[in-house]
Amino acid sequence: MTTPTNQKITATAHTNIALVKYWGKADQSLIIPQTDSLSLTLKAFYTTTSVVFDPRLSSDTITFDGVLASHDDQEKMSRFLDLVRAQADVSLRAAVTTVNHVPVAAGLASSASGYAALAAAASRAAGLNLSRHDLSRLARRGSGSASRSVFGGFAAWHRGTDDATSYAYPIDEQPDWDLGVMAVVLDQTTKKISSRTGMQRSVATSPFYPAWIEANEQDFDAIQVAIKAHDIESLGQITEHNALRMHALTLSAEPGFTYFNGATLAAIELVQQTRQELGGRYYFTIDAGPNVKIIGLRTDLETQLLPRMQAHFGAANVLLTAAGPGVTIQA
Ligand code: 2P0
Repeated sequence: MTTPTNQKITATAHTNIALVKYWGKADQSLIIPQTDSLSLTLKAFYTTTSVVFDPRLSSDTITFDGVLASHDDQEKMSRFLDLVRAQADVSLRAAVTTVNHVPVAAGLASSASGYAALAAAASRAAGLNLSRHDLSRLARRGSGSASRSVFGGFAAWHRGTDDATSYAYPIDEQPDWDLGVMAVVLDQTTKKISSRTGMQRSVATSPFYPAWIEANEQDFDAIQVAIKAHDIESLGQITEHNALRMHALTLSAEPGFTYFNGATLAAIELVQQTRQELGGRYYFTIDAGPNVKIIGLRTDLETQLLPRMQAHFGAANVLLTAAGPGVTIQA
């Protein structure tokens, strides 16, 4: 039996963008993915979460940015806290306060930073002192992509076959080259098809799914060679085709669907056009929503793409950031 600290513990985790994506589970309940994935943790977008286990509480109370969480969010997070309680042999209920730090209401807040921060704060508040390896396994149970946000810079999530063998690990936590990431906000509304539902439908019905697994394995190996060599062109090309292949899984599902909207296609075109015209090194990727992220050399992004994107989509909707750190627990 572990003794909870009775202290409020605060943790911060940053969101990440997948360059070689996770799109499909082998086990829905343990969140074991079908493939390995690899991401870059981002500096500008992060979540800070505080947790205290309190004997006076009869149920978990959860607030997001000062507002009580919805019934669904409350239930999902309570189930996650149950995992922490089981691991620590603690029965107390918790008060959880979460603040999302996303410049402007960007619609880029992610369950990745949320569950990585919650895993760190809740486990420590329950009296556990988990290694980052075990923290990534715990965060994974909240949201698959959260496992990777435990680490900074480039991080990978090893698929594994069960709870013990599915974990994230660092590839290069502090990339010391001139990398930048641009986020272009095109729509801030909640998506109609959650990634959980979208990936499940893709696995179950897309005839392309077996080909995705094979191509993803090749991308996963090749991108690590590119990262080691600081080869932005190769890294970028892998990133772009991996994203397009993921989105081909949604289009080829039954019923088919897409996360793209008209502005998504316009942003893709502007990246390609500018690259062709000015010869800069920047490459797009898109997750389970219409917003576009672009990874590249920071100098090229700043001098070539930023002015054009701002002119087209509005300065407030274009944000430039860099690689960010892994999860931290504040003293
Ligand atoms: C990724 N995405 O690798 C992929 C690419 C979106 C597109 O992981 O069901 O919130 O909670 O494990 O992690 C988003 O899905 O899904 C995601 P669950 P998650 O980043």
